[in-house]
Amino acid sequence: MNGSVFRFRLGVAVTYAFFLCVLTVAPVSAAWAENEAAPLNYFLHSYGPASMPTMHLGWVMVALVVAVFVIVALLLGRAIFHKRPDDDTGLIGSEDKGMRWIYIGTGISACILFALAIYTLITLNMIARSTQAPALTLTVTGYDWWWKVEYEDDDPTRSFVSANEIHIPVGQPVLVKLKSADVIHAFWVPMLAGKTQMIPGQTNRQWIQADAEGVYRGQCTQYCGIQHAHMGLEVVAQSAAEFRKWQDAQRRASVAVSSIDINAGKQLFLDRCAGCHAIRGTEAVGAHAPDLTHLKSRRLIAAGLLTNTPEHLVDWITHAQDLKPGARMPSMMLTATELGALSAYLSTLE
Ligand code: HEC
Ligand SMILES: [Cu+2]
Repeated sequence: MNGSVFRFRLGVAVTYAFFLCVLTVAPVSAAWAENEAAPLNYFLHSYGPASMPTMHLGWVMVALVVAVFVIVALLLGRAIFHKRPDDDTGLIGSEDKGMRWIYIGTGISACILFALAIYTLITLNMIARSTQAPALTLTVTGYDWWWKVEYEDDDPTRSFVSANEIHIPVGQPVLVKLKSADVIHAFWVPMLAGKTQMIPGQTNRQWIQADAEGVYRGQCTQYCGIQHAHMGLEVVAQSAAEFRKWQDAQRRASVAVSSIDINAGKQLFLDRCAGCHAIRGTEAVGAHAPDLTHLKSRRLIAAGLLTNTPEHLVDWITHAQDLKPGARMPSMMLTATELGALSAYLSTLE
C-alpha cells in the first residue's frame, strides 16, 4: 500500500471516528451528568410514565449507535491495515470485489431501521394519552420568549394565569394544551415527557406526570428567534396538599397594601408597565407580558434567566435589553426614587 493511499484511509478513519464519538459520547455522557449543573441532560432518565417509553427508545437508539460505531470502526480498521498483495488500491467495487459487503450491510441496516420505525410508532402510541383522566388541565402559550400558563377550572372565577413556572400535583396526570401567540415554539420538559410543537392557530396536546416531588427544568426546543436559548421554564411537582395551597394563593388577586412608597410605586406601574403587564386586583390588565400578580412566588424571572431576588428584579427592569437583548420588554429609564418606590410595590406581590 503506498503512502498517499494509507494517509487517505487514515484520514477517513479519523474523521469517521471523530463524528461518531461526538454522536455517541455526547448523549451517553450527558445522561450521566449532574442534574443540578445541567438539568436538561436528564433526557435519558425518566421521572414519570409519560417519558418512560421515550427514554427506553432513547437508550435503544444510543445502544444501537454505539454498536454501529464499534462494528464499522472494526471493519474500517481491517480495511485500512489489511494487506492485499493482489489489489493495491483495494477500492470496493473494483472488479466487483467487496460488493458482497455492500449488499449485506445495506440489508442489515434496512431491517434494523424498519424495526426501529415500528418501535418508534409503538412508543408514540403508548405516550399519546394517559391511562387515567387528567387531574388538571392547563394551557401553555409560547410567546417570544416566555410562557403564559393558564389554569383552567369548570368555574371560570377559579381559573387563573401565571407565567414561566408550572405547578402540578405529584403522581397525577396533567393535560397540557399547547398554543403559540407568535411563531412556532416547542414545549419540552425532558424528565417528564417528550417535546411537542406549539403552532400558531393550533392547539396541540401533551400530558405530563411526575413520580416524585421536585423541580423539573423545561426549555423551548424550536428555534424561535434571538432569545430562544433563554426561553426556559420550571415544572414544580408538589404533594396534593401543597399544590392546593399554592393554587388557592394564586387564585387571589394582589393584596392592596398601602404606604406612601408603595402607592407611588403602584402609580408608576400603572403608568409605565400596565400596557404590557397585568396585576389582578388593579387596573393593570396588559396581556402581552407575564402576569405579575404573584411575581414574588416565582423562583426565577425572565423565563429562567435570573433568580428572583430584589437586586435581579431592579437589574432586569432597568437593563432588560442588556440581559436579554431583543426581549419584548424595553430597558426602563427610571430614577433612583422611582425605582425605590417600584421595588417597594413589587415586593408586595406575594
Ligand atoms: C412593552 C411591553 C412591556 C413593558 C412596558 C414592560 N414590560 Fe416587563 N416584560 C415584558 C415582556 C414581554 C416580558 C417577558 C420577557 C422575557 O422573559 O422574554 C417582561 C418581563 C418582566 C418581568 C419578569 C416576569 C417573569 O415572571 O419572568 C418583570 C418583573 C417585569 N417585566 C417588570 C416590568 C416592570 C416593573 C415594568 C415597568 C417599569 C415593565 N415590566 C414594563 C413586557 C413589558
Ligand atoms: Cu420558543
